[in-house]
Amino acid sequence: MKKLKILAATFLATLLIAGCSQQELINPDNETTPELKSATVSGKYIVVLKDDADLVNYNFQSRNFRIKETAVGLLKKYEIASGVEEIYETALQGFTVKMAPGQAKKLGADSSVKFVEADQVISLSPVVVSGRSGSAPQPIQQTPWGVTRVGGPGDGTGKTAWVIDTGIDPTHPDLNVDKVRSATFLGGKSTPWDENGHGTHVAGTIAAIDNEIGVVGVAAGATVVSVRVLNRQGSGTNSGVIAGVNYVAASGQRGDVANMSLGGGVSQALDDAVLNASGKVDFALAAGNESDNANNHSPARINGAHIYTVSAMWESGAWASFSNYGNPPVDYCAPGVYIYSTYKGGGYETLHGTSMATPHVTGLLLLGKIHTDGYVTGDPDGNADPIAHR
Ligand SMILES: [Ca+2]
Ligand SMILES: [Ca+2]
Repeated sequence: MKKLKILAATFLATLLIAGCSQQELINPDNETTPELKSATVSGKYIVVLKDDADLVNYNFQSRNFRIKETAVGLLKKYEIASGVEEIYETALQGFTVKMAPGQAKKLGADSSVKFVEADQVISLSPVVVSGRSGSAPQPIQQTPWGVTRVGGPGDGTGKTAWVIDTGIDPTHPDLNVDKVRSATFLGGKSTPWDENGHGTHVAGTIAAIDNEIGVVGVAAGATVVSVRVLNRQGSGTNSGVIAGVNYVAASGQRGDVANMSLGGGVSQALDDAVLNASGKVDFALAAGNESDNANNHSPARINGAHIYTVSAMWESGAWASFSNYGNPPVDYCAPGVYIYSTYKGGGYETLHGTSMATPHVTGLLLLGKIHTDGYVTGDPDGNADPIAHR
């Protein structure tokens, strides 16, 4: 089983990480990268309200209350029986609700509503897994090639990265996880902790501790906060991801960086949320792994003064063929093939993807202004991306 496929089910597409042997991983460029199908989430809609400029003058609770009041009023007006689900009061002004398509159309025409969008499935940029998870005893520390290539490691002590992903292993001995601010947006009995491995891997590239064990991150020892929006299979919904972005906008501060190594189809609501939240913290976004123009994918396609979209390359400096492309929105290329980092269960893994490139840029942003060092070779858009460097 060499290919990774995304199966779009009625309600949720599930990303399957196929069990690949080491031999099959010799050349990730030969991997057939899956086409990302953006399935809608049955019956659920994101309602974005027209901006109430006055709202910024209120505290979190008052903003939340006012949006909820507006939402409940709208549902009553259009006789929509189901209750309000997520409330967005910071990165967006809006809410989510389950309703019939006809009701969504009527609601979208209301004078207080900017637009209504069907909720969609979103997945982590697909990755190929090699090596093994779990690690006892802990291996002697090594510096991954990507960290060296971008000019790291630097001292990230006291800096904060918000990892919007599958969660983070809270007890990994090579990570400094803020368990208090970590949060889950998956609902039910979910916790902020990683059941997949992807988010813990991203966290390690950003900020693994400079000690005796494991690896060292670009901004070594920085605090990582889990903002869990993707499940064990690596999938979630735009409504949940926006809830995570909204949380970062409400909780973060300038100097912090948010990492989004995930993507899906185009979503105006998600784009708007990230753009607004970037007024508070910097965002590093994966270009995506569909060998496609990044302008076809949210949040990768967003441009802004505090938004950085990242493509991926090999250690040789050659373009990773799975990487999405296009300038704009791509700002930098970074290491994304054979990236060794922390993994769930206190372990370490080698993964490929723009998911792995993005946290190098997040680490650099934590350390300060990004510089560049040369250009990737073989960039398919003919406009070679500069390689991010400290
Ligand atoms: Ca370490
Ligand atoms: Ca380019």
